[in-house]
Amino acid sequence: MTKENLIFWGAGTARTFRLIWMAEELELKYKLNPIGPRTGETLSKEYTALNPKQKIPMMEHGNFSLSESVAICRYLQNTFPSKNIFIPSNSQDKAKEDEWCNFIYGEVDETSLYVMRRHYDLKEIYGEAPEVVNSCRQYLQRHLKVIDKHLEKNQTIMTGGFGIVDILLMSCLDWAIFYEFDLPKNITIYRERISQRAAYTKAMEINYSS
Ligand SMILES: N[C@@H](CCC(=O)N[C@@H](CS)C(=O)NCC(=O)O)C(=O)O
Repeated sequence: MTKENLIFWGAGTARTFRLIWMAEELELKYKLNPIGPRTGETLSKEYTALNPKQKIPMMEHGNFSLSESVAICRYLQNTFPSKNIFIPSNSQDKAKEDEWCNFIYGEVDETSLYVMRRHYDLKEIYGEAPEVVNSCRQYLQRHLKVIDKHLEKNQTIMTGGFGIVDILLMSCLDWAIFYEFDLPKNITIYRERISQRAAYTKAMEINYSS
């Protein structure tokens, strides 16, 4: 398969940002169909045939299709290896990368930020629940401390270099800032440094202006 037949579906959210940023780091060509959540676009017959979950993001590569932001980023990094993205080569590094991906996706994204989104931004659909939102806020603060401690001595999450974990984490940190979290010191320094990457800036423009 070539690089040229990549198609991405979805723009405008932290989840869609991840694969766009990964693709920009890997210097890939792709076609972006910038459909949004809850615009009705994910519910069309055509899109539902592609992704029965009716969610974004979604990727097509030739005849192969894939949903889930983390799975898509992983597919891209493994299919189009590049010096710009660290790829673990031994079982311990692979396991550490998995540990971080699961932690950030499971605890920071889904259990904290997305639950806040459901019961605050999307309260008309999922119900208003200020106590839930508040407890998610405290829960995330606890996890941010763990990440902050790790970043005391590390420039990137994996000691081998910048990669998928940093992309996931940065997408969540930007989301947390949008929700008015005060990020701890080491995370703030890390975020300022990583956001200088040209691919980050380009992906921001593409994801949020499409
Ligand atoms: N676990 C999925 C989450 C996908 C997801 O929930 N996407 C949201 C936008 S960020 C969506 O499509 N929402 C539309 C809906 O729920 O109807 C991933 O990481 O890709």
